Amino acid sequence: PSTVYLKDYRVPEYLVDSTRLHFELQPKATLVKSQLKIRRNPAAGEGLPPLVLDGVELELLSVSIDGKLVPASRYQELPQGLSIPVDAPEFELEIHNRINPEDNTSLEGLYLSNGMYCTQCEAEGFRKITYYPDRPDVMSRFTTTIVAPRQYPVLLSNGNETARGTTEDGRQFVTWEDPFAKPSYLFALVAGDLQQVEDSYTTASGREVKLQIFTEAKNIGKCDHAMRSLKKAMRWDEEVYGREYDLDIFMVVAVDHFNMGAMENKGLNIFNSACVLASPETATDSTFQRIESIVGHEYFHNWSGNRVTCRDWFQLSLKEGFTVFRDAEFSADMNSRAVKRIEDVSMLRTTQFAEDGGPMAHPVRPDSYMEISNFYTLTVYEKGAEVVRMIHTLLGAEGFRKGSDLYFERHDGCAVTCEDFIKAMEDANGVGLTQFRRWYSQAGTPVLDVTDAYDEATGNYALTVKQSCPPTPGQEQKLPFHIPLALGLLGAEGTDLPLDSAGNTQVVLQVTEQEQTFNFTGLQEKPLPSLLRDFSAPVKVRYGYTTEQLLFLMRNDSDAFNRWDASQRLAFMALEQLQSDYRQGKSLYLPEALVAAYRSVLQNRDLDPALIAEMLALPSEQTLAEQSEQIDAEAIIVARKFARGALAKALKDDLLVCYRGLHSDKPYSPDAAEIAARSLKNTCLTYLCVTEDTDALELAQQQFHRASNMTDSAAALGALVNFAEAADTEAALAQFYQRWRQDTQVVELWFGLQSTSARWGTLEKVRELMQHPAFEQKNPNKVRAVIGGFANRNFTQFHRADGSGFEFVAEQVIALDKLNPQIAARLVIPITRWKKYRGELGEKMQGALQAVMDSGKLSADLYEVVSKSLA
Ligand code: DPP
Ligand code: ZN
Repeated sequence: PSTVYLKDYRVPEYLVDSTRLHFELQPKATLVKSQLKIRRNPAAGEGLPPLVLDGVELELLSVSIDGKLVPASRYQELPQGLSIPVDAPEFELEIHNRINPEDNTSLEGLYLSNGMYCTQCEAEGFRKITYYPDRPDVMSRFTTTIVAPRQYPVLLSNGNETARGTTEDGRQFVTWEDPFAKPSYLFALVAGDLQQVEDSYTTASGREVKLQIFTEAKNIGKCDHAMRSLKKAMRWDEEVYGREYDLDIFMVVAVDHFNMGAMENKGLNIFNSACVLASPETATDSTFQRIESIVGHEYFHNWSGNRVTCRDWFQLSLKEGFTVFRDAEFSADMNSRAVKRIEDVSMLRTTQFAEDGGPMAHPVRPDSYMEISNFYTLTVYEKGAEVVRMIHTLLGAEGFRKGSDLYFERHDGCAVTCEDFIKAMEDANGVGLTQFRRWYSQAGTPVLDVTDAYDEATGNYALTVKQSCPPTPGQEQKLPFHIPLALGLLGAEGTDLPLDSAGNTQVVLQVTEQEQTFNFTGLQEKPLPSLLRDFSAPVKVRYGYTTEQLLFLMRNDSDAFNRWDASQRLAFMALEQLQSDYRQGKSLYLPEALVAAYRSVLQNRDLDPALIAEMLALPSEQTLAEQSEQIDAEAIIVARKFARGALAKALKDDLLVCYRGLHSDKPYSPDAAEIAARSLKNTCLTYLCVTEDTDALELAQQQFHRASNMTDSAAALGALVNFAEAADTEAALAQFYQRWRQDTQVVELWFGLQSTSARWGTLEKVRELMQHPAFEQKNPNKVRAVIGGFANRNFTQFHRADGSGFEFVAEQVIALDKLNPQIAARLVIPITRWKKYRGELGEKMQGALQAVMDSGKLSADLYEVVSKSLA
């Protein structure tokens, strides 16, 4: 595969003013006719070069220009497209081709999912439907006609329905017209035997929009939450960004086979069933929240992505980073802001930091790629969102809104760059963000080393910040970043000290140099700094906090995020010590101070229960691995298991009291307060079961049998699967499966609970799960639940010392690559970071990765990840 570079970007040679598509659907032989009004792009230069179209795995039937058939000798079929000579600056091109949706297991282009036709075109899937300039800066007005047999009563595409009827041979057809010009990646088509729920929304300016969610009949009762979320999102975007919806209809379709979470096709969002369908009996609180945020995310793309799109795929974060920031703020407004922030940062630190420190590290705006699908990453999405958040922090809410207004106004209907986004922010606010731009071009996680000094005589407190950023592939040296460092200073009483004459207790320091000292004057005592409040930048902060200072912050910090962060730092210090003691063969013990701190958190009645639950959670093994210089998997597993066990034992009585206090028989509601209560209750239950005491496991059994909602039921089952005797686990799993076997989403959860269990998800069990009748290798959700769960979320079993976990993943990756390259390239990631492992385990991992490389011809997707990771 070849590498594409940002620096090679050229404007398109030809533009497409209109696109008329005609589909005659058949499982193995769908006929596609496309009529394109093509025009030489005046910005591209002189002359009439050949028209080069993208096309992959297409059967070409005919090419006509201005109604005349072009003989095959005139055009050239390329390995990935078609080259047609051109002799006029404007012409109409008509192409007929055939495709095979049934055998399309890559889930890109047009494919079948449980007998329903659907499409996925981002990033480069449209070229698997027909020949086209398949790039986001070619925007065209689409008209789509779908012809299908009667078994497919619902025929959908983008825009508004403009015609329907029956063909002479008794098939039916529907025509859709999208009034907004769009790139091919936003095209969508759906055909199936679907049911729908319908609602409507009146926009701020009084227009009525029809809202529809389509799904298979059996899931029709699982659409309400998504519909409510959609209406909330529409309102929120009007209130916070002044953005209204622009078509008369907004449709969402649930699909079982889907590579990603969802897709923002204009007016016709297609969702992975797992990210849209929910009912209290079948979905957990976190699923409810995930649905709300993804429905929001895809809806928000209508402006940040569709009305204003990306010029090229290097700019992906232009729409994704911005839209993730938008959906995070939406979720924060709908739920507990602090908890949402903690969840996001926790995920970022564990997974994005690992990516940024690994072989695939890349800037938020990458410079090159082999396969763009590999760049739908945590860096582009989550770090990209942090970059947008920093702009928000630097400009303030009002300044940011001025910037986004200008951005949408300037670029509506255009395909633009990250540079255009920053420029709009600058121009609207009259500020310069020159140095800030490095966040888009430099990879790696910056580190801030903070030291301080207090001068009693003058009352001056000096905070010195040194920044650095480790080398990443292709970037040995980094220039200093512009980092907003939000902080407060705590006095001995635990309150925030005023930092200026106006009495502000929080400042955002502008860290721009390699080393900088900030002075605070007029302080009566040496303060304790609360650094990087609310995680104001995606960096690591090192400051020599003592245990006492962290305990103090845990109790007193006015910034909820930093209270949590102090608990994490404290736990991390203890876990580091345990790892080191283990390596030296010392006996392990947990400091009394830590136990006391956890106890007081647990007993605190003023804190949000969800925050307490977050504070009680020890950093995951994956987080500990990311924070290690060199990963010692065994020491991490032993240390964490020990700490968890010791805490559970010491806190048992408090956990029981807390658990009982939170147990309620109220009917389920996915609102913030109820979710918080369940979260803490189930955290307590899990800790209690860690003891493996009979009374604790009895509680889990009771909860499992009595639960009226999936959150409680799954939490109890999870506790059993991790801590109960094999026979009891077996029985609970079987009972659960019997009850829910018809429900795809619950079965996925059932798979996941087993594959991620340190006890139950052994390699042998995971292989058994793959033989289960409900497992389906061609369904990404099932693969993610079973194989992905084992590789990404079962640290203990995946890291078995004999390396068999790695070999298993390698074997699955090789098999999956033949069916679905995108999924294979994701699944291989857990075995790519071998350089970070101590000793033999690293070698075993490298061996497994090499086996993938040596297994034969790899897809471009997989080849890129594997070759870069072996280098
Ligand atoms: N699944 C992707 C997203 O919405 C496609 N753009 O982020
Ligand atoms: Zn997105």
